[in-house]
Amino acid sequence: MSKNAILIIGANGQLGSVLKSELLKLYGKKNVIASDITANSSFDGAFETLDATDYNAIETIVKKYSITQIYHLAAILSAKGEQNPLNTWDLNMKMLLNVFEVARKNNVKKVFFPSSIAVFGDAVDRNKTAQMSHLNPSTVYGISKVAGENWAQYYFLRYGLDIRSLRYPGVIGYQSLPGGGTTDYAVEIYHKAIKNEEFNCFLSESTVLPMIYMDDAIRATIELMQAPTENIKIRTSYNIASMSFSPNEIVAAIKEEYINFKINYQPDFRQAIADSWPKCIDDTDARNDWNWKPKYNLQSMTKEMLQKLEKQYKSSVAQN
Ligand code: AKB
Repeated sequence: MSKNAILIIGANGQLGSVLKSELLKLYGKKNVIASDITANSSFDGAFETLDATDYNAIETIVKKYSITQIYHLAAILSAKGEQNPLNTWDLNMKMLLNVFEVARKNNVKKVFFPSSIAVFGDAVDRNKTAQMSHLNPSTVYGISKVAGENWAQYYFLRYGLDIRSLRYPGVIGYQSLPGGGTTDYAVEIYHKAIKNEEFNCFLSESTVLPMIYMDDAIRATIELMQAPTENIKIRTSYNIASMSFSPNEIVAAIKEEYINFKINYQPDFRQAIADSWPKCIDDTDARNDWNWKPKYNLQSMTKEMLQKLEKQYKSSVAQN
């Protein structure tokens, strides 16, 4: 088996902080290098501080560790991105093209790049959005993901660089907090529930969005990256689906355990973003090409989220 040396860019983020530990278990401490713009003292492996807008800084790390795979997870998300659209475009595209170019020039074998349901806009069937739907996103984040998907395919066709990608729904996990997204409410709500606090929801009660539990999202990422090359038929990005629900439905699931849980609805600018996204996406290609199958639904995820967060919360209260 050839040696893997893996670099994670954006390793302190919501997905990165969980993915880096999973990759460490799979590939060993010596073979996983985590990086982010700010230092991280809690990671039990090699860590490099890295600004991914700096091409030379990425290349130095890739050469230093003879990197063979890169997971590039750093990006400004949908809601934060709207505060400064041009800066979001510049940052997201600069980091992405730096990664693709460093990979191509330094013999990196595989690259993972996360896309999103944000690539879709009002031109699709929102109830079962097909893989090959028209892409007319309403946010600059979505525009940068559509461009990124096309660049990924370009690098594959022109240079043979093996870039793989998923269109993530909102990711929900107890291990880390999201930042700057439109689906973030579905993580924050569990934190409020276990602290017996009221939750102010920035989306309306009936806004249905596609979501995925962290365990499934991480498994999908690793399964895609480990799939045989000939199975990867889509070189832009794969739709992956798991569950879809509204704030109303997540509240009902939480109330099974926390009967007194209270929510207020105060939709803000993020409502328009959510309204432009699919309610449910069709992931038939991912299921057929590399056997993707989610394990969690709203009920099983809610049970686990509440259990794990209660445990975390109790131990943090005990420590203070
Ligand atoms: C966001 O809400 O911006 C992200 C996403 C769906 O890509 N979680």
